[in-house]
Amino acid sequence: MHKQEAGDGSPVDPMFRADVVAGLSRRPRAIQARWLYDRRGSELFEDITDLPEYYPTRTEIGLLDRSGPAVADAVGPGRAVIEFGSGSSAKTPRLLQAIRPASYVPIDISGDFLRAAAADLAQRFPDLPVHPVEANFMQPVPLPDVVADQPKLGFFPGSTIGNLTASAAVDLLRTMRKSLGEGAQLLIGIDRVKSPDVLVPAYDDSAGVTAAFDLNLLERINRELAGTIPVDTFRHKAVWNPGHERIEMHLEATRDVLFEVDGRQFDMGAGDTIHTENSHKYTPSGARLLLRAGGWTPVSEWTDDADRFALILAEA
Ligand code: AVJ
Repeated sequence: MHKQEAGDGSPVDPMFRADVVAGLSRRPRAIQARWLYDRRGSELFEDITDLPEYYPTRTEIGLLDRSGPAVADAVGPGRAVIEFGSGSSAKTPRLLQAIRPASYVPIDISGDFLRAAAADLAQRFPDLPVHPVEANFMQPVPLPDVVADQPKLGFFPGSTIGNLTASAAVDLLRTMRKSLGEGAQLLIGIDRVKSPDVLVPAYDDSAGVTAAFDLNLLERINRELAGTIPVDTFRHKAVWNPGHERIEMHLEATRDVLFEVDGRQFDMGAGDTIHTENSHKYTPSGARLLLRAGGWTPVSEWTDDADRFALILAEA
């Protein structure tokens, strides 16, 4: 058998192998959401952001457009914007346009994404110094010396914080505070608790794009880990968990199945699921409590007219 490779020809991440095998072996079965985002998964997520049911992206973009001047006033001049994660985001140029910072530092674990995003922004803002940093922001990140004297504004849009359980989210907020240093501010996008009639379709759209995004994890396992999972046997499920105030994505076996991954056998009964992602939602007071627990004091907050999504500015 030839050596397994990821879709883009790079070697398989040994952490992916270990996580999948451990996740399928534990009960309840669960695989970390980060593995949904291979190249295909990232493309599918981009498609999700255009769906009529998926309100978060367009709501946050609308907020940045509408509240940009107010955000600029609250932030003040001369800051370095430090973005945690640098997707091919439509949000970043809007923020940079509004606040005109002294410099921009995108941090991402994927060097490819990082360089592409940095090059794109350098074109759109030719006078803005851009200093990309390839790093895992779940750990404290040393920032480039050139921004040492500039006060920092952390930017963490997309309600990405919602992927984490509350305790992991608190840890990350504290880590960000460490990375950003004294006098820093943080602008964070957080999705709000709302009716499951709005939430569930946002994670189980009628065109089936979110289902394809979720099921791609099984295809990735088959591709990269010599898996024999019969993907058609699984269906995507999005459920609102009211106790944890989160949307959960699961892959449900529609009949009894037996398959191999990485030379090991696994079986699942009809109705058994693999938990693949959490998307925690916050009430207004819950979001402020989370920030305070993470070492940040909320100072301003902007929301859309339907109160679906919040942009919160906090200070270290
Ligand atoms: C990228 C984590 C913010 O939770 O809304 C969207 C991921 N998953 N649809 C979210 C996602 C399914 C998204 N985040």
